[in-house]
Amino acid sequence: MLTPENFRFAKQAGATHIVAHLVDYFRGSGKENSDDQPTGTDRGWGLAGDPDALWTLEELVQLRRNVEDAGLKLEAIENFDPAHWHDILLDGPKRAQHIENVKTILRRMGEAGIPVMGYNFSLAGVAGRTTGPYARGAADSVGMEGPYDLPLPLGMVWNMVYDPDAPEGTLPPVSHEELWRRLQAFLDEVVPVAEAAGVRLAAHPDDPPMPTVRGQPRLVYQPSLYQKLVDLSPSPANALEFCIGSLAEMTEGDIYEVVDHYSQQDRLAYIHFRNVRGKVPDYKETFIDDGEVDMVRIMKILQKNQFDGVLIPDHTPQMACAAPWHAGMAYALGYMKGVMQTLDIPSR
Ligand SMILES: [Mn+2]
Repeated sequence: MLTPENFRFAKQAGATHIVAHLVDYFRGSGKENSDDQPTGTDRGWGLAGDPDALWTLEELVQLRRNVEDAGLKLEAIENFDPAHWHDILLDGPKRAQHIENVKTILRRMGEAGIPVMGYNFSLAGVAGRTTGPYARGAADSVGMEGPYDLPLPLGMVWNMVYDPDAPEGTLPPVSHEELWRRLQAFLDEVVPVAEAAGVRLAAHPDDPPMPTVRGQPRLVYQPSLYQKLVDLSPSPANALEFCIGSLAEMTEGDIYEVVDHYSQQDRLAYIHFRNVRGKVPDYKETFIDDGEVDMVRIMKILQKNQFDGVLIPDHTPQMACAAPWHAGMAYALGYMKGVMQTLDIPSR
C-alpha cells in the first residue's frame, strides 16, 4: 500500500504524517495486497518474512523520500517482522541474534531519519478477533465475541507463522512474570541503542486486551499496566504507541482519566485515535463518531496536556463502496480534522 497514489490520497484527506507497516501480514494466506486489517485463522494471519532480510538503509531512505515527495513526513514504522525478533518474544535459541537484528533496524531507522518504531511485545499477538457487520449501517468491522485460548502451535508467534516446518505440538504457557522479565531484558538491551540512534520505541497495549490469549500471558491488558511498562526504563526512547481503542476495551479504568494520566508524561510517541463499543471479551470497533468514547473530549484532554505528536485513525470499519478502506480512513481523518479545527488545534 506504500504507493505514490496512496500517499497522495493521505495528503488529500488532510494527513500530515505517515505511519508505515512494512510487514506483509497476509503473506502466503491468499489475501496478498489486501488493505483490510487481518483477523486470520487458528494458523494466524500469514507467514512471517525472510529471517535474513532486514529492512535495508536504502529501502528506509527511499520510503522516507517517497513520503516526502507527496508533501508528508514519515513519522514511524509500525511492527517488527516476527521473522526478525521471534526469539526475543519466545526467549528462544536465536535470541542474541534477534537482539542484534533489532539494534540494526533501530540504527538504520535513525540514519534514515525515521523517528519512531512502534512495536507490540506479545506472544499470541492480535489474535482472537472476529469480523462481521458490527458497525453502523452494517459496515464490516472487527470485534471480539468471547475469549480465545486455543493453545498456540509451535512455529507461531505474534499471530504469524515463523517456522512452517515446526514439529507438531503447542507452546507451553509461561507466566505473566516471565513475559515481563523478557520485556525488561529487551528494553535494557535496545533502549540505549534507540536513544543513541534518535529513535523512540513505542509500545502498543495488548489488542485485544485480555489477560491471556491462546493460553499465553499478555502484558498491558489494563490501563495501569501501561505505567508498569513506562517505569521499566526512564529513557524518553521508552515510549508508547498509545491506542485509545485498546485502552477503552479494557475492563478497568476511566478512558478520560487514562488519557489524561498518560498524556501528562511526555511518553506518547503517537496515538491510535480509534473508537469502540463494549469491553473485552465482547466489544466491537466502530466508526470514530459512533462508539462509547467521546472523541471530542479525548481531543480536548490531549490539547490541555499539550500533546503535539501524531494521531492516526488506527483502523476503521470498511465502507460499502469501491474503496472500503480508503473511504473509512477518509471519514475518520475528516472527523479528526473537523474536531481539531473547532478546537483551534493546528495541523503541522
Ligand atoms: Mn491500535
